[in-house]
This record gives sequence, C-alpha cells and structure tokens, in this order.
Amino acid sequence: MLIKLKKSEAQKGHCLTLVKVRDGASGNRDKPVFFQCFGRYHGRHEMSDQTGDLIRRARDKEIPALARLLTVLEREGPSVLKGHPDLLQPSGQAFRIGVTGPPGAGKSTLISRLLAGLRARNLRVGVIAVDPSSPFSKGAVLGDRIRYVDHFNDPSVFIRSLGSRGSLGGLSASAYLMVRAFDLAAFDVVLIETVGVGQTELEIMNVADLVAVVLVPESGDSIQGMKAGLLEIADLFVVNKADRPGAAGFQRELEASIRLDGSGKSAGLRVHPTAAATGAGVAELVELFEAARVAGGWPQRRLDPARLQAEARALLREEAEREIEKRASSVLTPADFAKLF
Ligand SMILES: Nc1nc2c(ncn2[C@@H]2O[C@H](COP(=O)(O)OP(=O)(O)OP(=O)(O)O)[C@@H](O)[C@H]2O)c(=O)[nH]1
Ligand SMILES: [Mg+2]
Repeated sequence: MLIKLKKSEAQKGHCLTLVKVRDGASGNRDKPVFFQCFGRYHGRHEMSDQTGDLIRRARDKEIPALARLLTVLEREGPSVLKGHPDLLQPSGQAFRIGVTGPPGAGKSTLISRLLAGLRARNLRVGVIAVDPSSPFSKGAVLGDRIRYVDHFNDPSVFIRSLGSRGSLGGLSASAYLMVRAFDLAAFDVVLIETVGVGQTELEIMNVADLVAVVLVPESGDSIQGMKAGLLEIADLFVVNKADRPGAAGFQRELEASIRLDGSGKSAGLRVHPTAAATGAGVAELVELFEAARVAGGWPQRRLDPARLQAEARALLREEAEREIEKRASSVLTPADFAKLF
C-alpha cells in the first residue's frame, strides 16, 4: 500500500518505510513536502476508518469482523460511538438474556445447555461472559471458555469473555457497547453471564431484556439480605442443582418470599428448577425464553427513558474512569500532582 501523508500525519513507526517527497516537479523548493508511506499505515485516521469498515462487515455477518469489532469496543470504550453512529443503528435486534447469580451457581453450565437448546431452534446465539477481574492484574480469569467448548466449531455461536474491570454490576460499560455489535450482526439471542446478585449489582437489568437469576439450594441463607435486590432485577428465578438435597424445599421457600413481597413485578415471577449438569429442566427454560422473545415488547422497553439514562450513566462513568486512569498514571513523582489540577 502506498499512502500520501501530510507532515503532521507522518509519524515514525506508523509505516514500514516513510519517504519524504516534494509535490510536483522534483527539486521544486516551493512545493509543499509530503511523506509517502510504503507498506501498512497504522495512523490515527486509518484506525478510525478501520472501525467503520469492521462495523460494515459485521453488518454483513462476517464473524471475524465481529470478533475484531468487539476487541475495538472493549479496548477503546464509549469513545468509539463518536464518529460511528452506525453502531446505534443496528440491522436487527438480538434478544438479550441476562444470566446472573452467585459464584458457582452453575451459570456457565446452564448457558452451555441453553446454547444447545437455542441452536436446535436454529437461532444464532452470542454469549458474553463477564468474568470477575483480578484486583491485582486487572486481567480476567477466562476459565469459562473451557465450559463452552462444545460450541466452539459452530459458526452460528459466538462466545466472548469480558473482564468486569471492577465496575458496578459485575458488568463493564463495554458490555453495553458489545451487545450492540450482536444487534448489528443480526444475532437472534445474546446470553450475558454476570456474577453476583444483590443491591450493588443491578446493572444487568439495564442491559438485558430478560434477567434470569440463578440460585442453588445452598443460597438459602445468603439470599435473605438481598431479596429486595433480587426481586428487583429478576424476571425469572432458576433454582439450579435441583439434583441436590434441599432443592424442593428451597424452591418453596423462594416462591413463598416472592408472594410475600407483593410488589407489582413479583406477581408474575416464576421459579424454575433445573439441573444444568444433566440438562434436566433446561428444555422448559428454553421454551420460556423463546416465548418471551417471540412475544415482543422488549424492543420498545429498550426505549424507556429511565433505561436509556442508566445506559448513558454507565457509558459516561466508563469514559470518566478511563480519563482518570490516564491522568493518574501520568503521576510519577510528588511534583506531578501540580500538573493534575
Ligand atoms: N450437582 C450439580 N452440579 C452442578 C450443576 N450445574 C453446575 N454444577 C457444577 O457447579 C460447578 C460450578 O458450575 P459453573 O457452571 O462454573 O458455575 P458458574 O455459576 O458459572 O460459576 P462462576 O462463573 O465461577 O460464578 C461446576 O463444578 C459444575 O459442574 C447441577 O445442576 N448440579
Ligand atoms: Mg461461569
């Protein structure tokens, strides 16, 4: 590739070979100087065009482009929206199912089963698994990839792990952007796995169209303090590990506390038993999700101002955090504080 660059655009390292040339007849000292870039150009302008190109190709359902777009969204965050309004004009809408619950409840095992059930219905399914970040390295533990291995060779399944970066709701703001990429690539369903339940982790309800809260018989004591939060985010409860002793009792207890709650949403809340390890109860769950997807109504609910504002807040918070991180990491000596304010 041969690209002509202005002096201001030509930076070392952006090209394989950078050659200074004069526009017009050689040797004419009055003509402006340009640089010619031989080989690949990695300048800023081309990078943003690349994002546009990835968006176009993801729209055409090119899976490698979707994969690269997701990486760009995770790396660059909400600023990608600037200059790329296409991201906000998806070709379709993928029904977003949030699968949340305490660590080890069996969410990943369940998602793997749900994937099989949704694929049997010929739906294209994306998975975003938000893994807890390590507080030291900020790197995510990507163990979940292993559990989804059954679906690795299926082109209609796309799985992505994402670090939570310690933000609210166990869900980084990147998730808000990434779900849009699945809309763009016209997926039918996106399953979003997030860890945690409770008051501080309500964010998933602003991303997902339907939230399934996965609990296990052992959750009994630990859910007492979080019931209000759980009832607020759940559209459906799953009692997983139904093969374990105490599962039926726990389910009754949960149903009783939902009835006692008496708030508007609680009336329609169902508790669904599964054993993800064996697949028991999963077919019924797939049916429930599919019925909710087909019933519609959710594209309109995404337009609720309260929900849009929650999304705006998350994106703005993420932008601010990135800026803070950039400025804070410029502090190397006590004297550098003076430059901050
Ligand atoms: N007995 C029993 N074990 C199960 C069932 N479902 C999952 N497990 C086991 O529970 C453990 C945790 O399962 P995961 O699917 O990793 O749970 P998770 O909720 O995704 O865990 P985190 O992502 O770490 O929060 C694994 O050892 C599973 O094999 C089930 O229905 N019954
Ligand atoms: Mg998991």
